[in-house]
Amino acid sequence: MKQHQLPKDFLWGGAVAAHQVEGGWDQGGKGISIADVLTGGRHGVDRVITDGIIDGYLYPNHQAVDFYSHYKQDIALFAEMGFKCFRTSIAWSRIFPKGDELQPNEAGLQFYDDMFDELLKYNIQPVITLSHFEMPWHLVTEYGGWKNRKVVDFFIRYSEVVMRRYQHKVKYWMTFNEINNQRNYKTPLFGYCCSGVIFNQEENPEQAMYQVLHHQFVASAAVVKLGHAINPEFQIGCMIACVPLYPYSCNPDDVMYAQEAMHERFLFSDVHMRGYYPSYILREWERKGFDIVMEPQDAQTLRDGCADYIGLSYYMSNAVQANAKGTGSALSGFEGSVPNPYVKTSEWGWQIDPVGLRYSLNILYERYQKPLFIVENGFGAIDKPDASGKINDDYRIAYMQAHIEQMKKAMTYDGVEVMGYTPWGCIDCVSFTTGQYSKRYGFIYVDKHDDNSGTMKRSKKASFDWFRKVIASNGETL
Ligand code: BGP
Repeated sequence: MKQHQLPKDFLWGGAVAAHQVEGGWDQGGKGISIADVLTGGRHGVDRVITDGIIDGYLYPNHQAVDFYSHYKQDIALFAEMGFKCFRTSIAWSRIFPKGDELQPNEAGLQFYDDMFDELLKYNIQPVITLSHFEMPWHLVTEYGGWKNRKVVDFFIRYSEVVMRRYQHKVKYWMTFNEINNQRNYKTPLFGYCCSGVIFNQEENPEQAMYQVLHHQFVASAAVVKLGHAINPEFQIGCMIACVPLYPYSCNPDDVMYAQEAMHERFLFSDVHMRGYYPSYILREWERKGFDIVMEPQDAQTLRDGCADYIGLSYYMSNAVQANAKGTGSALSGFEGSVPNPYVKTSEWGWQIDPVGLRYSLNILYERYQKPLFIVENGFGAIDKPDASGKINDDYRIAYMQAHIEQMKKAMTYDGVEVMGYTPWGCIDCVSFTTGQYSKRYGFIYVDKHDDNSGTMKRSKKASFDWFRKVIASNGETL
């Protein structure tokens, strides 16, 4: 590899999650998942989780973009773009409809077998997230979600089944999507979908959140160990939402506050990559009088199950100000975050900062010296077709150009090891935070709308051809 070039085996591709694309929520023996009881929202974050399925509500995930029946057509389009890999998740409730059964659902397993075969037909490597903001609804209603230790065993059983079944088809895995979003436990959407727990109803919500996390850390580590035993070639990563927190100013208080605030991000990668709880969190628990219940073997499980790489999503950075702490100012869920005057903001208030990607890659690589995989990045926008019906999404191209440029700098100039780049929502899908179709990310447009109208027809946006050229040139032509 010449110094300025990306490695030949760089994994270009795209990313989605089962519940945001598949639809087919009650087909092939699938059980109800937490995502299936999540109604659509309006412009903003106000999605509602109901106790059951109520007539008259729109549950966008029930249909999503019907990848369940369109996957062959969609994968052919991914192949046309030259994808080397495709990141999606397995819907746990397709495999174990209720989550606590002893035997898996064969029809669900077969669906992923067929989908993976279709990918492999084009030499596209599946990159699989085991848990992407969903779990069987039965585990929520009957067990109380991840607060219950039994869910650890159910998750290990599910993971073992799929890792064995697909051991010759899937090499790249990730355990929990954006596990650090659990930290946004005050936002019911994130708290509930990540864990199945309504933290606001807990006596001590923050302690409950750490208890949930402990269970997920243990489950993740156990699955990493198990996966390596099933196939030593497996690459099993963790996955964090990387929103770097900058000090708002060079006031030492801001600098110190930003460093402390970054623990919110690092805690997750620290435990996954080092296999033990860092001292800053142990001190914090002690200060707050938290009692996190752990079993005697847990420490060893964490040590034995360090992840192979860090998968990260990167959409934005935030700035934090020590003085704003406690004022209620919170962008992206972090107390003390304030608008950064040097960056622009998307329509949804996400602060666009390509340099922040290079910065993030560097801080993570310096900390662990382990490969990184950018498994989400992209620009959510309301796409409007021109007179000929074409979407000229130059704004999306500009966003990705700038981010890929910074990724390349991190790799070729700084020497950071990045395995691949899979932009989020490579095909339009249901937006997680808003529950809308209209917040789109895709290279491929899907004719489906917030009022539930649309034909599901797929068409290529301008970015489709642009990304095809990026991949063909291995990132030389941006
Ligand atoms: C990440 C999630 C994805 C995805 C993305 C974009 O947090 O892992 O599931 O949806 O963000 O967010 P949104 O769809 O809300 O714009």
